[in-house]
Amino acid sequence: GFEHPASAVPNSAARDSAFLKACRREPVPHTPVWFMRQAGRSLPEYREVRRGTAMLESCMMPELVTEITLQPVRRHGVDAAIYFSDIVVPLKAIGVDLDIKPGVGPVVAHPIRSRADLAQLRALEPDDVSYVTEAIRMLVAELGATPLIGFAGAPFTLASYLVEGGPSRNHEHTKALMYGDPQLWSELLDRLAVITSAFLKVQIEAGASAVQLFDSWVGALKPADYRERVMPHSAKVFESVAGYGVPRIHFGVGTGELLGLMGEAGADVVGVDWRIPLDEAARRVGPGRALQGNLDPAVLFAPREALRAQADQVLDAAAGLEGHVFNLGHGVLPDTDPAALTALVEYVHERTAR
Ligand code: 1CP
Repeated sequence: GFEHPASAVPNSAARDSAFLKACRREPVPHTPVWFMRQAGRSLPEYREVRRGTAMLESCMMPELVTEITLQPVRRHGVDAAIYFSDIVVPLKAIGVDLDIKPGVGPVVAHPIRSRADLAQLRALEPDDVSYVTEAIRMLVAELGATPLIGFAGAPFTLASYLVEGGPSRNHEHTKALMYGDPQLWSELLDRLAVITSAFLKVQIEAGASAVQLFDSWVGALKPADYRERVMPHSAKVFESVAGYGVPRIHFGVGTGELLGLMGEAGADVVGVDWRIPLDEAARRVGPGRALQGNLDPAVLFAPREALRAQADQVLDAAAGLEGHVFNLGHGVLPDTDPAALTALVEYVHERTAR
């Protein structure tokens, strides 16, 4: 059960880190940097330790998870670690028949299209993911003053994988269900919100210092549909972890028109992709929230001088913000040169040192 009071959350060593200060919109010694998908992907040391172990299997091995999560912290000197896992792990943990296919992504054996299919989604108990608790405890001990970010998929993005049966460009089955059977849609997202809330609580109780809700594909929706059919469910997730006092980050891709609502859903920090400058994003989100972002991940393939010029644009647009966490506008691309990431961390730290 979740018997620990919020004050027992064992993350006090990271309290004064630049990352948590920026999330709380307090003055920082330098702009903190981390990268979505910093673990795995581009690192040779990641490919080495992952060899011969399937993705989902590796997520259930606490020592391996700990090593992979620490790799980018050691190599790049980023200001936060992100727990190595995947958004479908809690679904797998409650018995949904799914796999992560290399080069494809999550694939679901029996897509959810009818009321009867909802039976696949029972509540998540902490014991279903005891390997997560174990890995996070190990990680927090190893990380010391570096904060650990926990994460989960948001109800809409999880629903997209479950309804489509796998990655989708247009989300057509998902939208067909959303418009065609609003009642079933609402029940589906409600169940996913309960699972996601439980999964985030497990991570916070084990010592995560912040959480990010990935609604990666929600930019496929127009604002009215987001407000009525998705936002109430994401808001329940944020509300369910509000009492812990850890920063809650909310991120999606192509969400320029949704940023205000994504803040209203209950985030402390709103993640922004590269399509909208941070000063404009701040106007849309409004006061009282920090922003995270938003360098185009493809810029890491450009020569160093161009990379620095693009980082300058991000930092200049962020100059008037109350709280800024430097990040990419989406995840690190698999063929990224790790040295470019290290150089970028150094550059942002140097340029923003106060
Ligand atoms: O830093 C990190 O890499 C942490 C680990 C991490 C995270 C944060 C992984 C490992 N997955 C995720 C989150 C995740 N998974 C998201 C949200 C973030 C984002 O938008 O990038 C999403 C949408 C997924 C779903 C997913 N899992 C995809 C995308 C498929 C699609 O729809 O286009 C893929 C390819 C995966 C598999 C996966 N997850 C993680 C890794 C290292 C891999 C590759 C596994 C392999 O190659 O075997």
